[in-house]
Amino acid sequence: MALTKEILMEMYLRMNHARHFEEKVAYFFSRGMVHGTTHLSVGQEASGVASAMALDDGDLASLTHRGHSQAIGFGLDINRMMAELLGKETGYCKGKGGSMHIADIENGNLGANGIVGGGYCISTGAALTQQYNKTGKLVLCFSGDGSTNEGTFHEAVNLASIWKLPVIFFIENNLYGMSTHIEKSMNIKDIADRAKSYGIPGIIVDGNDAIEVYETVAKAAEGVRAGKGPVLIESKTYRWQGHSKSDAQAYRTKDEVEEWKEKDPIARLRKFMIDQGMATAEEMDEVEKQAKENMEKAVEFARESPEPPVESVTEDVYA
Ligand SMILES: Cc1ncc(C[n+]2csc(CCOP(=O)(O)OP(=O)(O)O)c2C)c(N)n1
Ligand SMILES: [Mg+2]
Repeated sequence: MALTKEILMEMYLRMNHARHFEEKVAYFFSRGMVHGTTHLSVGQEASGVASAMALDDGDLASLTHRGHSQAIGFGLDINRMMAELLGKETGYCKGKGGSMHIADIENGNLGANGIVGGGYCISTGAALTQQYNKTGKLVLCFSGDGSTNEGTFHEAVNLASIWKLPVIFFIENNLYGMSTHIEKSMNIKDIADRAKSYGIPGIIVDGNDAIEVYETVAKAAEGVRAGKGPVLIESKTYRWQGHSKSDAQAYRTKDEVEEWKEKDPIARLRKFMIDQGMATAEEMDEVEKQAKENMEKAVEFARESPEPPVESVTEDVYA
């Protein structure tokens, strides 16, 4: 899929949606209106949004615990996402799942996942289904750097490789797994190197460059669809916020965070569009305004939606 102005403007809108969505979630969390915990992907919007947008209709994806940008990139409805976070009946899981369980199975969104590394097995299984049923569709498996130290990563990537399953393992390397820097948890610099062990391509992308992310995933998808087997893409990025809503961030310096804020993926896409003459500053302003308005509407939708009825408490859950 060639990168047209239309796609880029939609990408810019979704990246802005992701940023505003999480600003709202952080605010609601601080007011005690979002329960459990939540993991923000501020700073990772290009990585999550552009990769998911490079998929074709009917492709599938599994998301991580840090999945808001990924979900919005995949095209999920921000109204229903906001309702889910606020525990409302109109949410994706009728308000019972929250941030780490946003899922839309009928439309190929296999869900966010509170189990680190859980998506590898789900995606590999779903990819086997695509191959068996000859659907021509593929699965984008989102995961984090820390998860590549889990057994599920090695087992799933190996199986996907030998069976040439249509899956892209998209690893968002934001340098940390909770408070642990990757230098302390693995003896290699690039996670892409791990692909070699399984005989599949390992590609590194600048995860803060939406264009590079999109083009790399779209190109990898061609080979995967043609039956050449899985690809691992390492997206180098950074989360601006703490790991979750309870993180004093004693493990990193303010300077490091500031350095990465300079690499803001949203500002970068805006600059690219204007510098390339693909859009005017006014057009970009208009998208930003639209994104803010859409988010206010999403909040209104969620706040006005009903609570799930008490009688439904045991519906749709396993016991
Ligand atoms: C199987 C499992 N082990 C541990 C945890 C606790 N935990 C939640 S997030 C996280 C760090 C994951 O790091 P990474 O994969 O790099 O993703 P990031 O949070 O950086 O996006 C851990 C250890 C968990 N949820 N599941
Ligand atoms: Mg990480």
